[in-house]
Amino acid sequence: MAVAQPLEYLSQEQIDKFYRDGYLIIPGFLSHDQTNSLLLRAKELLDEFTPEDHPLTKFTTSDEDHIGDNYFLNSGDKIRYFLDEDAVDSSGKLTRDKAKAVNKIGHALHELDPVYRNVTLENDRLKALARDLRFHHDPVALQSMVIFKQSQTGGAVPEHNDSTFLYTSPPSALGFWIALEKCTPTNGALSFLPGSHLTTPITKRFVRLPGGGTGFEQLATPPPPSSEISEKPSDNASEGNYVLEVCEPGDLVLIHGSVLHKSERNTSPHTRFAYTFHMIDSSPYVEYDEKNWLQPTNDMPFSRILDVPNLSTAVH
Ligand SMILES: O=C(O)CCC(=O)C(=O)O
Repeated sequence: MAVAQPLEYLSQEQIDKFYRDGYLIIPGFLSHDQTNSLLLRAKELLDEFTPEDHPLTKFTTSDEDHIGDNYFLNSGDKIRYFLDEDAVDSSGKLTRDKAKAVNKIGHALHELDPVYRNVTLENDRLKALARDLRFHHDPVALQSMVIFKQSQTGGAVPEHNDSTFLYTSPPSALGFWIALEKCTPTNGALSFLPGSHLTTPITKRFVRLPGGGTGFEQLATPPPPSSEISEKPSDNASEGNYVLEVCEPGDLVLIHGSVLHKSERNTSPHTRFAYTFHMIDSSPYVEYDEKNWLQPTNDMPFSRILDVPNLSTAVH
């Protein structure tokens, strides 16, 4: 009989809450100094952005308008800049200062940038959390982004779940979203539909299209939603009601790949910068296929988070 390992970082109450609600806020996951160095580095990366040699790629999560050009498709092992939809005019010129035009930077900060790598792949607290949560047999980090919700102009992120975009069979995406600045009701704090990971199946997946670009593919038989725990969502979340979660710099939000979440436009005078990365299960029980836009390369395979004995390390 397997012997339960003692918890290293999370409490049992936190673990139960995560599996019940589909997300969990962990206050103060990063120290003041760690958070400040990520924020500083994000601002340096904005300074280093050179719009002159950028294809002015726009990023959107709406169904109709995914721009899957090569700049995006080849960004899995690079640090690249994606712009707000309205930051470029019809002649391809920026409509505002370059630092205010960037929506996100991705997708290999956790591999290539030492400051971001330090809190992702070299973070003992994160490893302890992954062991405690037991969400994956063999967790691997596959992408990372800094998300800039710019003051006044930062756009909304519509309702979605992450397993649609980082699809595995069965679904196994897990998001780690870290506030680098205070998140408030007016600057675009995240909101969640608690318990939706237990009731909302993944019905489509974001894929590379055979003819080029990206799109959504309907799943013929949507896999059943996760059923790790059959308890009801927390009392504060009646069915169908989104819960807005304000948070402080350094707080981590753990996001189950099937939970519905979104964020509103930033209407405030304050920026809302965040760092996010995702893990999937790379164990033999889970398949990651070539239809996904993001593919591991020989030079940059998905990075294992834990030393897991007796499991194949192959990412399918
Ligand atoms: O940062 C945001 O506003 C949205 C983030 C999000 O939805 C995600 O990382 O899945």
